[in-house]
Amino acid sequence: MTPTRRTLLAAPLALAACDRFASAEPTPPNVPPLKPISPAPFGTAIKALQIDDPDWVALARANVSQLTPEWEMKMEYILANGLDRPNFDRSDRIAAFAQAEGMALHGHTLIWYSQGKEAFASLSGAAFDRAFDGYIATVAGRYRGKVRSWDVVNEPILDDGSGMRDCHWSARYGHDGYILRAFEQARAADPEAVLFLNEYNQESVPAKGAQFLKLVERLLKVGCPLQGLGLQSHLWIDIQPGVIAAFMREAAQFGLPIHVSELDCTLRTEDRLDFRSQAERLTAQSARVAELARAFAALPRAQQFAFTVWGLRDTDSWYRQGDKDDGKDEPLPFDSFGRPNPMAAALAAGFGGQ
Ligand code: 9MR
Repeated sequence: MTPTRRTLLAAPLALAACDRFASAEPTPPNVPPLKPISPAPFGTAIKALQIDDPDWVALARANVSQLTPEWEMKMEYILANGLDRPNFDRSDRIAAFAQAEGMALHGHTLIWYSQGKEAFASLSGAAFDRAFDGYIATVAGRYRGKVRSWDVVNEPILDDGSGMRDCHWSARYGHDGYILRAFEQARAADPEAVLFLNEYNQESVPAKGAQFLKLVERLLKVGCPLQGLGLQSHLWIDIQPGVIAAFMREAAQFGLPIHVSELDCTLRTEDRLDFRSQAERLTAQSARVAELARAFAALPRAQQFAFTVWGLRDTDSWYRQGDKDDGKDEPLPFDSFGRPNPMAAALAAGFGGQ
């Protein structure tokens, strides 16, 4: 139901008492741990510092069986000191933690349009090629046998879906060429890891979803060792009902494993005249998240690769860092105390087919 403008204007007064930040906070929903009820490994993003936080570790042990480094396996960390001095301290720490805890590890991400520009800036021709291939060989080689899978290429498509992004990689190898080369190098460096193409907004921007599917088709046609599709699933509350499930079904037609790879669902909207209460926003969020979980649970078993949230507690989220933090967003399944949010209940309901 779309609220009228009148109900929107009346909402803040009428529903202020339901706000989670008002004095009478609702009791957190009673939700079982997510790991045993997820149809596939249930994962979270991890930052190395969280290993030192006993509350985070306890929450992770109860709820997840897989980890994705949130930024410490990217070029921004590994190449922070340049190509000649790769840095693996924190990525190694996360890999060791995963192993000690018996959790699977998903590598994220080898080649991304938004990273590596500085480190590669002085290179051209054969030197560029050696560095590109060498980076993938070094990183994927180092974690061979330790990771279950890799996001080989991240976010190659333009936001409006009108085509592929131009970047320092495409400038040398072409739009599909850099993707193909990255997958081939990753395959050579780690023959066992499942290799993913990872992207966002496929469900909510139809042109982008279509562009993603066309790209997958082209890559498979030329023999690219692409083995899995990453649907990041950075959702928001006003995504039209039905489109999340519809895209999941379309993506599934390739028969490849699917990773819901970075789920969060922000309560924020761009509209300054949107006066919906926190409670109304949470209801909308639950509907979107349950739709995603249901659609994933409906996939054939062999295509359910993993279901990953982009952090456990709201305060762990990238939406709650620095300037972006409005103190109110609840994009993740647990609150700042590690208690289940409505989103955790929506996941449980969706996994159970409701
Ligand atoms: O959440 C991540 C944030 O901590 C990092 O600073 C940022 C840049 O590395 O990346 C964020 O994660 C992004 C992910 O790697 C790719 N998809 C979008 C995610 C949110 O921006």
